[in-house]
Amino acid sequence: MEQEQIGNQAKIRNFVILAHIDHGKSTLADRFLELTGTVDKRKMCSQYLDMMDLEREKGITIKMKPVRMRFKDYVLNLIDTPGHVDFNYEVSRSLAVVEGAILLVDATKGIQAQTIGNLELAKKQNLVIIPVVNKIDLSNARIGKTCEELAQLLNINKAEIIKISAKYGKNIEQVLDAVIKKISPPRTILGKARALIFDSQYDVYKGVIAYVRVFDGKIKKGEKIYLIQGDAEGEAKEVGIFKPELIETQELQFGEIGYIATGIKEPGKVRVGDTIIKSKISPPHQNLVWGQKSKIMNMKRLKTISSKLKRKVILKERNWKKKKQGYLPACIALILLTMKKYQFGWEIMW
Ligand SMILES: Nc1nc2c(ncn2[C@@H]2O[C@H](COP(=O)(O)OP(=O)(O)OP(=O)(O)O)[C@@H](O)[C@H]2O)c(=O)[nH]1
Ligand SMILES: [Mg+2]
Repeated sequence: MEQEQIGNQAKIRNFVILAHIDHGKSTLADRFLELTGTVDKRKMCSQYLDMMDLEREKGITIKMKPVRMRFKDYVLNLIDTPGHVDFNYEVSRSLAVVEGAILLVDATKGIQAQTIGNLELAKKQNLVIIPVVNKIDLSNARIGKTCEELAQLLNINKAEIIKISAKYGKNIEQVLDAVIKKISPPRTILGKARALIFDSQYDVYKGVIAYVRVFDGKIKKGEKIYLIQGDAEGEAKEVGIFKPELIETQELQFGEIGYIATGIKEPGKVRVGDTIIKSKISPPHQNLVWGQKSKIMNMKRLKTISSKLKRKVILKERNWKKKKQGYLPACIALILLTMKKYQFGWEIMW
């Protein structure tokens, strides 16, 4: 079991690599894994995080891949994403659990459809963007032009763009330094534990293993858990982190990305986008809103606002009724006075 205790959330950075297909995301992730010593050199191979047979056969990333790295006493949680538009759902899920994104552009291709598509998604999540131009080693690389395009797209100074060769490991450290410097550390909102599920896998013994980002509090091994949307109770049979293989730890604290083996055997009950809390008490107050981590809704506040509004409406109605009661005799009196003044039908009435 990993003895890695965080304790200092200011030293955590959660980020993704975004790009159009084949612009070099997984190759850059390889360099990160090497630089940070996350993967043993003997085990290392190209596009290490593409572990599925189909991914290796086709040479493309299909599933997002989380991995935790250590760099200069910081904990870096990276999620490598697919670039193909068909797997865009994977990208949007990963964006919901991080604070920043490396936007990678191939210098031989320039800005392409998914560069813009993914950037739009990242902006919606208020992510910090780190612009990087890749493949500068190639003779047909148009470095200057690509930087210009990228600077224009992001409305930034060209000097902010980091130029790298992921294949040959040029300027990789600069990228991680920018991750530490520019991306903000995770913040907590509530004291009570809440974790958002962004992916899952099934294990015959441990049940559904939920891939989570803990937003508040902490979840320890052996604790009871409750899934709000799935309305399912379970137990954190195991908690841990991605290295990138699953490594067990004692607990997951706020800001961390990791996994919880839920013990739940029905996969339908553990849904992506659901919130894990510790007890069933007043679940609607604790639900994390999928895709809106920066604007997590405080349902309690909404409830008080709505009850205040309700009270206002009731009072208004009551006042109106009171006024209505007063208006009727006043109107009759006014009509009678007018009739008297103009002698209209007065004789008939009297
Ligand atoms: N010459 C050169 N080739 C690179 C560089 N970075 C990546 N490549 C090559 O570009 C190809 C695609 O790289 P990947 O890392 O799989 O790209 P990706 O963005 O992860 O692709 P998807 O996940 O499928 O979207 C591979 O053949 C890499 O070897 C680089 O800096 N220089
Ligand atoms: Mg890839």
